[in-house]
This record gives sequence, C-alpha cells and structure tokens, in this order.
Amino acid sequence: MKPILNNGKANLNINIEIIEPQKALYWIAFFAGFLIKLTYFNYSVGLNFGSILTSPNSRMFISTFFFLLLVAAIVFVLFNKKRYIALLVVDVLITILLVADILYFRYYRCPITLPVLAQISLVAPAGDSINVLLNPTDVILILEIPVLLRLLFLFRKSGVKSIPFPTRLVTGVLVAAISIGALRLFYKNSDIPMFNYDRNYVAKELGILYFHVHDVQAYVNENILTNKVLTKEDKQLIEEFYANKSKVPKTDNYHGIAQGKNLIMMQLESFQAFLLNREIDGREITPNLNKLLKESVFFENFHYQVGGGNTSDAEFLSNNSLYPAQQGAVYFRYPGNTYHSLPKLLKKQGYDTYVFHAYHPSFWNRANMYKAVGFDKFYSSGDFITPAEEIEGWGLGDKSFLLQSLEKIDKSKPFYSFMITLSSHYAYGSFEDNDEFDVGEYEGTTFGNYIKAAHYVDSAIGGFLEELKKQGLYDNTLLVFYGDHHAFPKDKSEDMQHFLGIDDSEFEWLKYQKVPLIIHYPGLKNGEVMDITGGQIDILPTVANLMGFEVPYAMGKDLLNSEEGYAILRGGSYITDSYIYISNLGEAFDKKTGRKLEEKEYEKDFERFEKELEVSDTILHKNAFKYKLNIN
Ligand code: GP9
Ligand code: MN
Repeated sequence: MKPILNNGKANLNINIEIIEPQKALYWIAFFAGFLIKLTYFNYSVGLNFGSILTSPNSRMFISTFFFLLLVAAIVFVLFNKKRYIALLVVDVLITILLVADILYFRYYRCPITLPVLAQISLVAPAGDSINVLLNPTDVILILEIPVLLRLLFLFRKSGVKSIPFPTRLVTGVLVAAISIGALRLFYKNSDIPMFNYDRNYVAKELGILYFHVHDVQAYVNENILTNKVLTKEDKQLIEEFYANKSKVPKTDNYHGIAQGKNLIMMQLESFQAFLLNREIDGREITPNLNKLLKESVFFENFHYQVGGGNTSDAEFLSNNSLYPAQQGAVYFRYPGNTYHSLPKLLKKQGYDTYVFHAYHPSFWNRANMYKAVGFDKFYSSGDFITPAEEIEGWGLGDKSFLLQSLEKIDKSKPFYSFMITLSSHYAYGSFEDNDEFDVGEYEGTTFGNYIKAAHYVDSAIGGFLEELKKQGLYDNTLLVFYGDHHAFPKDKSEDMQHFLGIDDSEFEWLKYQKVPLIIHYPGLKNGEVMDITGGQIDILPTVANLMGFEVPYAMGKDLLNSEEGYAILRGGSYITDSYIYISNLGEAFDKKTGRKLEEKEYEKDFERFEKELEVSDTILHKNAFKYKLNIN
C-alpha cells in the first residue's frame, strides 16, 4: 500500500504511467477508437454529413470528445488498479448500446429511447433483419476492443500502478469539471428549440452519447419523479366518465354505411376552414374541395384541439380520440402507453394500416409513436422519390406525395391509409413566386402565399381524387379530410382578419379557429352541411359509426348522432353550439350576438368540460389503458 497522502509520489506514478508506452497506447486506443466509432455512427445513419469542420458536425465531434473525457474521469476516480479493466467494460457496454442504436436507427430512423427499451420485444428487429441491417463497415464499432484486450494482457506482466484516492479524486474532478463546462457551452450553442420537435437533433448536434443522457433525463422527469400509480380514485374518475357518456341516448344515422370499405384519412397542414367556398376577385381558392363538398358531409363548425404537439397532436386526436398532453407533445411524452387506436381497431378487422408523411421519421417522434398507435407501415421522406422540381417548402410537394403514397398501398386487401400533407406549412415562403393562383391585393404577403399554398394543396387533392376514381377506389373508400391547426399565430394574422372582415378580439379569433372536416362515403351524391360544433377528438367515433364498429374508449362523440355539440380546446377555452368560453379572460360570449354570458349560464358546462380534460390527462399520465378498466 502506498501512503495515501504522498502526493509527490503519486504524481510521479501518473507521470511514469503516462510515459509508459503501453499505458499511453491504451488511453489513445480508447479515445481514438471511441471518437471514430461514435462519429462513424452519426455519419453512417445519416444524422451528419459533409465536412467534419463545419457546424454542427464539429460541435458533435468535440462534444463527443468531452463526453468521453467525462466518462474516463469517472472511471479514473472510481477505480484504482482495475481502471483499465473498468475502461474496457465501459467500452464494451457502450459498444453494445451503439450496435443496438445502429440497428434500430437503420430500421426506425432514430436511436433507441428508454420508453422503447421498456417494450423492446415488440419492436426489436430480429434474425434475418439484423443481418440485413448490418453493414460490413460496422466492424469499426468493435475495432479498438482487440487492441485494448491485447494491451490488458500485457499489463498483467508489467503490472498497473496504484494511484492514491485523493490524487485520483482531484484529477478526476478537475477533468470532469472541464468536460461538463465544455458540454454546457456546446449545448447552449446548439439548436435547442429543435430538440423539442426532433430528438435526433440532440444526437446530430451533441453526439449519440449525449442523446442518451437527454433521453434518460426526459424519462426520469416523466416517469420517476412524478406519481404514475393509477389510484382507485383515478380509476373511478375514468370509469364514471365513460359510464355517463354511454348513458347519452344515441340515434343510428349512417351506421355502418361504409362498413368493410377502405379508409383514407388525410390530415391537411395548416388548412383552415375559411378557405373553402371562398374567392378572390371571383377566383375560387379551393375549386376541387368545393366540388367534393357537393358530394360530402361537411362539418362547418369543426375546431382543432391541438396543444404543444401541433401537427402530431392533431394526428393523435383523430386516431385515438383522447386529448393531447396539457404540456409538450403527447408523441414525445407518452410513446410507451397503451392506446385503443383507429389502426388497432381496423387491424382487428383485417385491415392493413399505413401512415404516410414525407418528412424525417424522427420529427415529432413519429417513428416511435406510430408503433404504440399500431400502424403497420410508416412511409417517411426516405421512402419517396423527391425530384428537385417537386420540392415545395419542407420537402416533397403534396402533389407527388399523395400519388406516390397511393402507389405504395396494397389494394388487394382492405386498408386504412393515413396521409399527412406538408406543403402548406407556415411560413409559406416557397409559394411566393408561384403564379398558379392570382391572390390580387395579397400578392407578396404571407397571407397571399398561404392562399397560394392552399390552392396548391387543393390541386394536389384534385389530382389524388382523380387517380382514386381511375383506379376504382373512389367508390369503395371512405374519405376523410381535415385540417391540423391554425395557419397563422394570432399576432401575425392581420391580413387574414382583413380578408375575413373580422376584428382582432379573442372572441373573433376563436370563432375562426376552425378547420374543415369533410367526409365522403361511397355512394354519397348529395352533400350535406352539418352545423354541430365538434373537434378533432370526434373524428374517430364519427368514422367508427360510419364503418359500423364500436369505440368504447373514445372520449369524443359521433358527430352524426349527437344532440349537443362542443369542442374543448387544449388551452381550456371551449366552444359550444351557442357560445364561446375564453379561458384567458375567464368569460363566455354568445356565438351569434357576442353578448357576454352570466356565469350561471355556463358554469355547469365549465365543470363538466374541465373534468373531461382531467380524465384525458389521467389516462395519458397514468397509462390507464394498460390496466383493466370497467368500460363498455
Ligand atoms: C413536419 C410537420 C410539421 O413533419 O408535420 O409539423 P408542425 O410544425 O406543423 O407541427
Ligand atoms: Mn402542422
């Protein structure tokens, strides 16, 4: 044993060790090997590309280095003579994680996350698919391990010097502090807002190891630091809600009218209801949809109900009939939950289920969430041919996207195809020079560009409908179109207000936060306009009624068989058939006259609607559908 406080001697030991060629080689092999393989990972899965000297590549590389330095510092403090073995064990463990990440990434286009790991048996690619997913160059992932093993073997002869704990501690803490400081700096300089939309960006900017730390932090916050136990009271709250709901008398209008038919549901990006049946100087903005309305059921008082997950929340609402999360995106917060979703219900009836969206599959955590929601197949940006002339805004234009998606469907079996358009994404700049639609006085404005985008989407839908007819699908497919959310933030909607002739009040704003819901079932010739108030949560029960199946777990209502209409918005405002309650004002106004309501006129609804959000939040937060509930 060396005297613990003999610092001079200890320092000498480190120095001797550093200049010992074998030991120095071990550290070099560890760092160089790891840096190479972690960088290889990012490049091989396509997260990073181009020169390593450019940002974010250099940021990713240097953060990875500091992360490794931190790992080495921890090992150095915790282990004395066994430090080289410990380093090898750490190396092997991280390598296993990396191999799992690479396989998972090549299949699902994102690294493994903890909620996924919790149900790995459901999603892990196995057997044959592993061979297919591996590349010969992946050998890089294990290249330094034989070197480390060989050196370790040599150390058995030369021995490993002991370093007193205080020396190890001081050195380790110093190195760790430098590493953490550097990592924080790199974190602050990266594109942090993007981390909320696409976790792949964490790996792209700060390296795959940092990605896992970020993921663990999010998981711990969500699952360990908060109470997730479904209590008796929670169960009662949920069961009571569904019991009361089933007591509401129901008619059976349109029941089963589209039973056994295919289902195509299209979610339209930023597509608001005011676009329909409207003209600019006599020119129809959406001629194709206007034509479709003549042979569809059109819900003219239909509201979006999205929260922090925007597009993804809309997808969630329509496929699950639950409210999205109170904060953040449900797709990121609850991808490990059990859901009684539309794809699962149709799958049980023998349908193939597809989801199409021509953007990165990791955006909004879609690749992970779609597994929980139960889609068979997710086609994302990489699955589409994207010629330069077809690009609109964020990626492949909707015209080509819709036609290519249609080609990918196996039409020999009944199918559910969920298509999410993208071209009309805010801020519509790519339509600035598009002169297919003359927007008159709005030329050169964001609003004008939006109108052009909407006109483009309408043509895309027109082309798609034509193709459906050509392929004989129009007559055996239930078609559902709806918009995902607003087109403009309130403080950027001056031109829209001018166009609609409305003022800047909260009341008018909410009144116009409508998206279309258009449903065409086979054989429908004479269109109908429904004025019942509803929201995206009602899509699933309405579709289920048309297709003739039950949805006991849906929170929404069948809009074709409900007496009372309402839409609760995620922020707590709500709209009924007769009035609008504005949560940030704490006041309600008559929808037609704008008269301010007395509290007693709406307090009952208020309590009921607040409870509805509470029930949904409890279901999500406690993963209630995982348990047996008394719901029928
Ligand atoms: C991207 C698209 C946009 O995949 O869905 O999402 P948004 O920004 O509208 O939420
Ligand atoms: Mn959107």
